[in-house]
Amino acid sequence: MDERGTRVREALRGQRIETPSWGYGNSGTRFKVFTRPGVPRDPWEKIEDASVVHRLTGVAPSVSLHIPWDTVEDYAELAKHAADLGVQIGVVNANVFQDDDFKLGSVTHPDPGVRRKAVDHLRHCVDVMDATGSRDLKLWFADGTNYPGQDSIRARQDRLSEALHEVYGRLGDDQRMLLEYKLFEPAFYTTDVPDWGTAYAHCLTLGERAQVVIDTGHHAPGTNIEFIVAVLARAGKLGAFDFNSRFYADDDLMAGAADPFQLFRIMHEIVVADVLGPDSGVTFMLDQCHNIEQKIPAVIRSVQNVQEATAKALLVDTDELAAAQASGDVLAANAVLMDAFATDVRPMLRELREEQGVDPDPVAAYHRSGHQTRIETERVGGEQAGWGA
Ligand code: PSV
Ligand code: MN
Repeated sequence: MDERGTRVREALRGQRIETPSWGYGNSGTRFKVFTRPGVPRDPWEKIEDASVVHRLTGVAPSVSLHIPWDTVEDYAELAKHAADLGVQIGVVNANVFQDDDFKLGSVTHPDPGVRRKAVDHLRHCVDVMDATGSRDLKLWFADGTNYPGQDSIRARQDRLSEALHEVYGRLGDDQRMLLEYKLFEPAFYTTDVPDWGTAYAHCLTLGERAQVVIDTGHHAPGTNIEFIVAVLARAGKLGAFDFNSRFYADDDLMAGAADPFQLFRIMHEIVVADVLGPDSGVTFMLDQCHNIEQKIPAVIRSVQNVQEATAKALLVDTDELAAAQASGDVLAANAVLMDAFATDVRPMLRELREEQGVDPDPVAAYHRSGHQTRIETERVGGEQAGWGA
């Protein structure tokens, strides 16, 4: 094997992808949440499903929590449960968007009492991090307005900044704040953190341990996401990804399903910035909902899609690319990228899996494993976990 081949395999062996607890629960749109037999009824069962994905893929050793959806009495016990199953608790996602008090906003609400309640929840999420050993607090705010004049855009930025500073001050030295942005929804006129620029500006005033999260579904159609990746990575402010696919709005479909070429271009910028490895500080998470498909195989498929995009990005011949770029050979430079993208990396990934002692076809292995039949038989009674619970 040539030197590049060895490096590609080495990088792929070290790749880590985090899965979301809510990806295992029932989900839907505002029109309907469909239920499915075997879906977890609590955070313990969600973690069990995440551990199955890790066992079958070998590259998904952590699971993101969502508070309050994953509220338990004893978080240390939950972390132990995860460890017993061979995974760990990853990012803690705060939820200040599903309480009646937050109708007009959470940390940017005009009423200081509501803002206090929201900030207290964010501080509580840091308590959960302390108890579970999680390093990252992820903040996404549904805050915004629906009508011009509804509230002061500027005052809301001041309130946001004040809240972020208080929570940042609560973090331990090894903990980070990851600030996520989203163009619109549920607010339709202004959103308080609508784009990477706003998130970046706030992170700059907070400090080194505040970084931006790029959720691939949170942009206007046609946005060049890899440009954002390049700029944030260069500034040392790229903290994490929430991978998913969109055709129209925030569709939360399987990563790499709508546009594998976009995912490849994103991973190319990651490789260029040399921030692929687990020590790079960039966390690669999935944030998706499986509304009509089986959950666990869909998560596995997403993990594989991210692996495939990464493998193709690693295969880009960087020497040839640099030479073509330096000589202004536009077509040759583009051809280098397209050659890598057109490579069928599936045989290499199958080989790598075999080397690592996992089945070369994790989805087939899942169907053979009996896990689906077992959970459908055992997980009866109680209430299934779903988006929002
Ligand atoms: C919001 O749309 C988001 O992308 C945030 O990451 C949330 O935490 C997640 O979805 C689940 O609602
Ligand atoms: Mn997200």
